[in-house]
Amino acid sequence: EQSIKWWQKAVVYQIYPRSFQDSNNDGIGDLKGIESRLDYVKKLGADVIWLNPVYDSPNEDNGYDISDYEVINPEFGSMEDFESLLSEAHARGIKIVMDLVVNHSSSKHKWFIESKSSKDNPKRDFYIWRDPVDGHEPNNWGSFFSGPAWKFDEETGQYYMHLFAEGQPDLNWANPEVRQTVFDMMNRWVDKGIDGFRMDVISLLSKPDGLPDGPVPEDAHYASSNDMVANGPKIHDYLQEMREKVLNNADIMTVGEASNVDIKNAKRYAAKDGSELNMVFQFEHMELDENADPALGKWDNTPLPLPKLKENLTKWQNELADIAWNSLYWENHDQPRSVSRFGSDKPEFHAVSAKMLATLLHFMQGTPYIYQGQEIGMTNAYNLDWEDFNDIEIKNARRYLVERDGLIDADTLLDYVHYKGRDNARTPMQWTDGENAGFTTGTPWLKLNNNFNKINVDKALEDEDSIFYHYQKLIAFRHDLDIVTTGRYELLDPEDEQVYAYKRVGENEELLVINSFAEESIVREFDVPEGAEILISNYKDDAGKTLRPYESKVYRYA
Ligand code: ISL
Ligand code: CA
Repeated sequence: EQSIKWWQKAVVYQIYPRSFQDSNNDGIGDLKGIESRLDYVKKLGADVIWLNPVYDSPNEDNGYDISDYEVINPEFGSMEDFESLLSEAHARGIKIVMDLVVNHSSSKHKWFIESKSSKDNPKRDFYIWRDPVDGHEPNNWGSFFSGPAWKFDEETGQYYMHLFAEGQPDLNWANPEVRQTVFDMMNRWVDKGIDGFRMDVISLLSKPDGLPDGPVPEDAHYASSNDMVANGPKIHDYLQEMREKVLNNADIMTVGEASNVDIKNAKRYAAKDGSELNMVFQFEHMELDENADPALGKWDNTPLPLPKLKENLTKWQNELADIAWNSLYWENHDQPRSVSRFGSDKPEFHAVSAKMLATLLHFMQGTPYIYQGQEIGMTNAYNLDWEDFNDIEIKNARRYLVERDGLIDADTLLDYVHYKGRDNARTPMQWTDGENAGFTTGTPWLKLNNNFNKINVDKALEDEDSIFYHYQKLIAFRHDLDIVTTGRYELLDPEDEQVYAYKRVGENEELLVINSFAEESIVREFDVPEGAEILISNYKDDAGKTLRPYESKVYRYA
């Protein structure tokens, strides 16, 4: 019998502090606001809160550009507020996982200010500086946010690397002093009593030797730095060093955000022997609906074919089983709303499809992550227009793909942004149907989705059939039924274009999880043994072989 770890039975609720709850009506969500909503998270049943970055930051990338790792962003409150939040969460049995963003800092961090000040500054080597090559960038890598991955510094005549925004210079992990400085900082957070780290773009820490040029797709200006850097030569050494110097010091949970991770590397990052991290966020299922033109990357609006999704998630379920551990997610602050992307936000299908997606995810093997608002079925924000967007990824896409390169026109990009843009997830949490949805009485930092009169927490809590209570039940099953943690996963009918059905096979029982993605009733026959009980469904009754629109049901039998 393998022993089950606490984080394998846990469900994580992700909070984007800027958009969760404002306590002082400056229009920006804050720590006191989160504290005031802990009972809501408790009611849902989540065990862990992952907080997006709350550290001091000039907010070029909403907190992912950190100017001081040990100071709370004054917009969010103080260190006292943080400590209060942590102890109030712990008092309710809720753990708190912090975002760790150490692939890069902000350009306003004192390390970078020193590093930039001269070529012989002791901090010069904290970042990645290179001479120009033929008067150009040192190599042809592109930034994740469009444009080049290098910025020229006039004063010292060199370029620095920024895989993300210009204000996010990459730290030089090859420098042992950088590593030790980061580990010391992490230990101080561990000493404070936090319960884990979500590690931003952790697969990008180790850059390839010589920083070689990469292949440039047709029509594109740059090589993919993601392809060039992810899972670099020293990454596993760095994580093992982190394990020894920090992570072994406490029973904390770790999840690495691993863009471009493949199964082979995931097996090492998330190995069961605990030598590196507990689990990773993989992105393959988030990339199945990318544009066929690599120059446009994620920007597209065509829904993905179900068999591709099944094939992909099944690969991760099967390949990591017994060897490593999966994370499970449909949403986060970088992704659009799942009900709009994989289900349907049409009024007639909204609730059923949101519940179906929830069931499909929560019965898989891994640790589920619920992004704030997902539990009430918040949708993409079609009412936001160019003047409303805040996200640097959206703004840079317009600047480079539309204005500089003329690859698409602004209206087409707007359609894509309404389907895929990150601000879809970042509009304020919808608590009530009152002023600004109960988020703030000030001016919200980002416009609200205008459907908050229909989709909000108040309404969800009043309705016993709501999406919220469906999530509540699913979370309880994860706590109560070991088979959800340990059962073997088995995909049924891989080619079925409308139904995603799978089994979880335990020693003495099985679960059969049937999920329809069809908007009409369809008929499917499954081998359901006599006496099977329906554990959960998104319809009130059972229609046997008929699956109604987005119907989802789970059978349990011996
Ligand atoms: O957002 C993305 C696609 O739309 C991703 O490429 C994303 O940039 C990548 O997964 C890394 O994300 C993380 O690091 C970024 C930050 O902007 C994201 O919010 C964060 O989740 C840089 O720190
Ligand atoms: Ca505030």
